[in-house]
Amino acid sequence: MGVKDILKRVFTKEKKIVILGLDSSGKTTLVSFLQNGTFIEHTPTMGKELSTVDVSGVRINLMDMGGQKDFRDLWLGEVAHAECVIFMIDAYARERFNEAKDELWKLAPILKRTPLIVLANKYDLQPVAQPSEIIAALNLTKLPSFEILPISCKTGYGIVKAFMKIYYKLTGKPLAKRISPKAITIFDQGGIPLTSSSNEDILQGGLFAAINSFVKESFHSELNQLKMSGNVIILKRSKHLMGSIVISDQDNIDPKEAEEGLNELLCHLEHMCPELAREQLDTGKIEYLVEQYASNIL
Ligand SMILES: Nc1nc2c(ncn2[C@@H]2O[C@H](COP(=O)(O)OP(=O)(O)O)[C@@H](O)[C@H]2O)c(=O)[nH]1
Ligand SMILES: [Mg+2]
Repeated sequence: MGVKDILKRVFTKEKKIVILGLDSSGKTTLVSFLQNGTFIEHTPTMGKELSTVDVSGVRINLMDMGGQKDFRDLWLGEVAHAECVIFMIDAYARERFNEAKDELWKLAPILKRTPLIVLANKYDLQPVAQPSEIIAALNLTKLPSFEILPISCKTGYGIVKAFMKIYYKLTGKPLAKRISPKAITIFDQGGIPLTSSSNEDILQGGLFAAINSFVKESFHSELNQLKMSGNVIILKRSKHLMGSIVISDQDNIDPKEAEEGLNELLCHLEHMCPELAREQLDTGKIEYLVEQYASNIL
């Protein structure tokens, strides 16, 4: 499963989700990442503290806190009916941790009966606060229960994983058997691997790309799935790149899901690397982006 699908799996239509946090913590960006599968820069909407959006049929209420506004009368009722409280914090903005703590603690009466999930955002920036630092700064251990999950709404780091944990916290059941792909490799259009190939599975991906090029040249047709020595190798092309994903034959995963995830990764890379259109290739950047996004696949 990919980023665009995760909300639908975790929440049903009837279940209310409320995401709160200081302005600029990344709430709107998270929603847009879930909608588009990638990061879209947008100008923060000033003075619009409350908004409701629909993502894959799931309704999300977003709420900006702080700035002396007291929302309690306005929204406490809404929040009280939520299945869980998602509190977002900019893990890079240490100077606002105190303010974030004050706002979070206004929710303390609700948190006695509603689980709290803290999303520590902006993990693509350095030096970002580690979860232990945020736990201390927000005094989280004094609350009845909490879960803190690091994410980045820019690179996609940890997003699917965070929602799978939220599901587990809410239901006590794991969302799905989660199997990590044995290898994800990105190639240029000619089949040259761009991400490092340190183990044989990745080389198999490379071999597959070579076979694929051969098939394309000889038969003018596209090969997109291959079974080889206990592995399924899936290949997908985007405008300027190719990607392959290797999964074990025994893992019992629907290759369609893996393909969907791979497709989202390629779209994200194309979107984050506009230089590809100018035939410029920054291998280090692609490697970093793949590493950050990889856990969202499957
Ligand atoms: N580097 C980085 N910037 C982010 C991230 N998430 C959001 N931003 C940026 O932070 C700013 C505020 O984000 P926004 O979604 O408007 O915050 P909101 O006020 O909580 O809705 C925007 O400029 C975003 O592009 C992230 O994970 N990493
Ligand atoms: Mg916003």
